[in-house]
Amino acid sequence: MTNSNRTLIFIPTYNEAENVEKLFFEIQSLAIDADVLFLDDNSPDGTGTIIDNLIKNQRGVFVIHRSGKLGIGSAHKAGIQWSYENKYNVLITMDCDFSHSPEYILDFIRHSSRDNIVIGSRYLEKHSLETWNLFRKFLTHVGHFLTTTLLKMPYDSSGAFRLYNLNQIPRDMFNLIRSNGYSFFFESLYILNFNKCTIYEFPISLPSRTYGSSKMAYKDIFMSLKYLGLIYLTSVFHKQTFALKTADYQLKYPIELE
Ligand SMILES: Nc1nc2c(ncn2[C@@H]2O[C@H](COP(=O)(O)OP(=O)(O)OP(=O)(O)O)[C@@H](O)[C@H]2O)c(=O)[nH]1
Ligand SMILES: [Mg+2]
Repeated sequence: MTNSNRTLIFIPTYNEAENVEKLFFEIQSLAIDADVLFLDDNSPDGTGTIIDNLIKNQRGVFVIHRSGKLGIGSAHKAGIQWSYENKYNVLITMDCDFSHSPEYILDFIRHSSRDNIVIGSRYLEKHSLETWNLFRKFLTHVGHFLTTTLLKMPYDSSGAFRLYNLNQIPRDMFNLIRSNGYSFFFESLYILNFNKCTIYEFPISLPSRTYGSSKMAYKDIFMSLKYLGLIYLTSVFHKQTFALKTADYQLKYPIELE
């Protein structure tokens, strides 16, 4: 892999034993110049051991093991910091359950030079969520309505299928994110958008997960709503909290700080 364009695909896992190996080989069959990083939270179903065995036999695959389930948001934060530390400049993040079809990785790469962040959006085309059950569709649309109206972001703010051009985004910007759960997704996008990072979206279809079970609990929904309220109130009364105050970095697209 050349130093000029180092791409990493980051995938957090918790109880994804049925999916993890299959997903890795599907990514490998795309024949792209990218490494893969898994972060496993000591999954009781042995996902971590499956990843360790993959690493023994395959090149360009890495894992972070944590001692227990610390949340999807904290997993993404750790994956992002690992990417900076290991000098990747393009980071693609995705779920392990095949709701994020690996073929879209090629579209992310094709669109990668358009903006600082690229998002695969579920809301640009009508039929993106066709196979989802009514309750999940309802939840997702309520979430989208709330983030678009309260946070004034027209994007798909709660999905994990993203590309970050890390060489265009100061690392410290990610240190402003407080969420460790699902609210990481809209909080991170709010902070990046607030600090003038540019965002490009293209439409994706999202099948519901095929194997394994959802990790989202009612507690997660409640915590996300709480964070949404907190970010909204902060944005009304104290929005400078979200500003990155340091300016000692070199950006391809300079971010104007307020
Ligand atoms: N490491 C780690 N991974 C997690 C955690 N929670 C969820 N994940 C992973 O994050 C991804 C998304 O989780 P899902 O359970 O699919 O959440 P979701 O897509 O919102 O829910 P479904 O629509 O039901 O699939 C999957 O790859 C999970 O294995 C966690 O606490 N730690
Ligand atoms: Mg899922």
